[in-house]
Amino acid sequence: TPRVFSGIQPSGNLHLGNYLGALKRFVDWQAKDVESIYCMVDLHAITVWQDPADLKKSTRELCAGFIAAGLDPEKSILINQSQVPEHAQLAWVFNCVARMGWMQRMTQWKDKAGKNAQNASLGLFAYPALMAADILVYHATHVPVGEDQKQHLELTRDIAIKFNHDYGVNFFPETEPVIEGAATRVMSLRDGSKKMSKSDPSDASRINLTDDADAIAKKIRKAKTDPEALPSEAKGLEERPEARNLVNIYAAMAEMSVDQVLAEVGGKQFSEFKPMLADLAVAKMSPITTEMARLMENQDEIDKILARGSERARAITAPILSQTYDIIGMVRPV
Ligand code: AQP
Repeated sequence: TPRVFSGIQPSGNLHLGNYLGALKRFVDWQAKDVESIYCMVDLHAITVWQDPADLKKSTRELCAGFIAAGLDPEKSILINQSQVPEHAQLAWVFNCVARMGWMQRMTQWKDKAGKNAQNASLGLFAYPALMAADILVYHATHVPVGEDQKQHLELTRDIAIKFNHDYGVNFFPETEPVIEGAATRVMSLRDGSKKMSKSDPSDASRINLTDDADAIAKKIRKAKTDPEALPSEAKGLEERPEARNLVNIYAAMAEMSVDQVLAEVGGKQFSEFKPMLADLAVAKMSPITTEMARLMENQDEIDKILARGSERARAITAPILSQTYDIIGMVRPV
């Protein structure tokens, strides 16, 4: 059976991009007959500074968001990365497999480190090797992610291939990225050329899973658009990034194709379309927001879910790490 793995960083508020590009897809995968592991990747989060109290809160909130969106901790294994030490242990091995040149080509590294790379953490540079370890320590076959993670998944394959080649084994699988749906790259509501992101200083650029109905409606009303009416075919959105973004969001939330949406709303002005989108967004997000807040009232329960999931995960990761160590020539305890 396929084994699905994915993760989200507890580095701030979950937003609509994380939801449509990742979390909602996890829930879709859960409905299939697969084994799945979903991870709060706190070790990734600390590649940039995190206030300790905020990191704890964000980790619990992320777990609450996973469950509120429909992940069932009995069906899917929900884990906290730092509670499954094999992730970091395998990452060290992969640090010794991956090449500096490979890492230097990563666009996320270039974007995040920017011109000040000398001051970036070593962890930020090594981030994709840890991500490869997250996936391969489960021998995961499918990884649902947003489009921005495509390059890191290609690197994951390169690491698996090089490891297998260097040690003459066929041990790590070549993982399939699963980048699907109408909203694999949700853009900022203020700038159609930037992706919606946790770290954008403008809160109006994103819809947070913790926003209430008024905030959601207001952000959509103020979203940047152009003065034209909506086209009746997807082709008409090509040169209109902001319009395309709102239509993609609508399509993903309504579980329709872009063409189906445009068949309904083609010819309408944004003054008419935006309230439709706001209503849909509120209808889809509000139940999640409410449930998240309810779950956050019982933090012990969340901590228990993460502890239990992490324990279950170790039944998979410990043998894979042990076999890896054996392959590379580490003496194993008897
Ligand atoms: N805008 C997006 N559209 C679609 N999918 C997205 N993802 C993130 N942003 C979008 C997907 O969400 C999953 C978790 O991503 P992450 O925790 O690595 O978050 P991130 O990419 O770091 O998110 P941000 O918001 O962009 O954070 P910053 O600002 O810190 O970089 C992944 O599957 C990702 O593809």
